[in-house]
Amino acid sequence: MATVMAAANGSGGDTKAAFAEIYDKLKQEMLEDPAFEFTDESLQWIDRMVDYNVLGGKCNRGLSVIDSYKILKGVDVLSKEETFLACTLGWCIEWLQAYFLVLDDIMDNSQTRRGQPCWFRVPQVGLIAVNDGIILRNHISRILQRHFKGKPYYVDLFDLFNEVEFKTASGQLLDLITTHEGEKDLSKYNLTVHRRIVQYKTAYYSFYLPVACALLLSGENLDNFGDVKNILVEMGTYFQVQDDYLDCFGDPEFIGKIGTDIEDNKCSWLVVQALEHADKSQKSILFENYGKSDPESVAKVKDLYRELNLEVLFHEYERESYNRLIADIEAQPNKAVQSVLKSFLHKIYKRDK
Ligand code: GPP
Ligand code: MG
Ligand code: MG
Ligand code: MG
Repeated sequence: MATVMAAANGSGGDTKAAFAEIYDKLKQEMLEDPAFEFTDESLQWIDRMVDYNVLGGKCNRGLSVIDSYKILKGVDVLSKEETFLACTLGWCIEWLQAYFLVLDDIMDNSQTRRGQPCWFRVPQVGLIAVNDGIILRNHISRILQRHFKGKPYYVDLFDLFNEVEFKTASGQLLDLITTHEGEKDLSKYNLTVHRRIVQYKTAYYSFYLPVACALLLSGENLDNFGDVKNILVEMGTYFQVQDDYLDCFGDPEFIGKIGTDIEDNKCSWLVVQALEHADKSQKSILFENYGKSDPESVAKVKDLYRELNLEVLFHEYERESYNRLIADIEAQPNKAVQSVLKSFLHKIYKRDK
């Protein structure tokens, strides 16, 4: 149990150092891929593109594979081989995240990401970023093939990444087409619509995927972990509500990105709450100003959010979600699984980034 608790307290310096070390090796392999005759220019492009988009985040998703695997195995230290495999899967998730973010920033017309211009905004990049997204996605398959082919769980791993990518892209579709509906009639936005979007676009790849990778590494059959999946999807939903909140109330300097949800007419948790709590005249302010890109309209929406005390409402939601998740986790029969889930929850509870 002491082991479980030590690992549950989050990724230590050793884990982070081991994780960082493996990145260079994986990137180098992508640069030496025998399936393509790289020119000097293409080599430099991929090198810079991968560094620009895969690095610079918190790596919570990637590190969670290693933390979860240690807890499931009940050890503090993994063998060299186990560390390599867990870190490699962690990086595959970070690569997946990079692929999604490169494309999401184009679709959301965002300005900055991780404290720097979005990749498509970098001079000379533009829509080449779409192809870079495809390359990042292909790197994942190539990494899996190189390091996991022949393992008993190889096919399950491939299926898992494909399944999660499909769910995420489907969630992204809902996110994008719901915006069109909302442009015609904002009152179509409600918590049910919101929940469906965020569950698919965020929760599966951000929460279920890291733990599912650790379970496969541990030799488990994912079909036996339906409850765990449900809890992780709940946790991911809570995480995206935090993301929606930070889009408006976070400090762009600190979170590394400038929010666009109001301008983009997104079905954000905040607008859903505003619609629920606004009186008639407040609603008309919302209908008048939501989804417009001029700074005065955005400021009016933000003022209204403050007037409606959405910050307080969010903090209540946050506390309630935490309590509900802890209760669900403690109802799990397996102590190691409980620790994996608590470890993940504590990484995100009350995050401001
Ligand atoms: C987060 O949405 C969801 C994603 C990044 C998934 C994108 C999926 C694709 C298939 C491209 P968001 O737009 O709220 O994230 P952020 O606030 O970080 O831009
Ligand atoms: Mg988006
Ligand atoms: Mg976005
Ligand atoms: Mg967001």
